[in-house]
Amino acid sequence: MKLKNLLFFALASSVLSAAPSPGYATAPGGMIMDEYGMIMNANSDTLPRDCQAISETVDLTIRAGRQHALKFNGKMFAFDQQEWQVKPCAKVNIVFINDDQIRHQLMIHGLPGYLYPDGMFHLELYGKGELKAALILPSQKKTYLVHCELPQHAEKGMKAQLKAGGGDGDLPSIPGISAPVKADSYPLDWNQANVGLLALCVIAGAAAALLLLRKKPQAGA
Ligand SMILES: [Cu+2]
Repeated sequence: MKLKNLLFFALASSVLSAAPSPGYATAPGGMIMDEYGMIMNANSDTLPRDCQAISETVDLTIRAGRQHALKFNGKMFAFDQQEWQVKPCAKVNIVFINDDQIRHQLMIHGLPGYLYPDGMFHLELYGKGELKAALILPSQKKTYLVHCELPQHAEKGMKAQLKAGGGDGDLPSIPGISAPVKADSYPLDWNQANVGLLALCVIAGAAAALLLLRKKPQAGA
């Protein structure tokens, strides 16, 4: 009996050690990581339990970087789009491209935890590069938060939303879409020098306008 147990454990441990390292699993909950980036909780084949079938397959290319924030005042980082619309139960094939030399993430939150640990789908690139990974959304009409979680990146513009079935409203602080929770403030400094400069500009502007009016030729001359 003892020998049989020993043989069983020897066999079981050899099978376990032959299994691929959990770092390279592609099943739900798995993580792929190398020197360029990371893919966590990708899911291209397991249907959420509330979906009968995949409703549509959508290919999304999502770019990240400073250049995409140029269209927003006061922002520093952004995705090339701030909103994507798909159907409930859609399979979304994502190509994530980082246009910067700095690290960016594409995180999607609010997914079902039994399929996506912590309710999260997570792509990350440590610099310029490209990653491909898919996820399948559940059947709810819901707005999912998409953001980069590096310190200050979301606050500085790297925030977007993925709407399934039209979503359930807009999330706050999405650049170009919704009002910020905490608006940037640029208070005017009403010191003597600035007030003097403003007065000078008003006087100079008025003087220039008067001069132009005087020089205007008389009608009929
Ligand atoms: Cu970022």
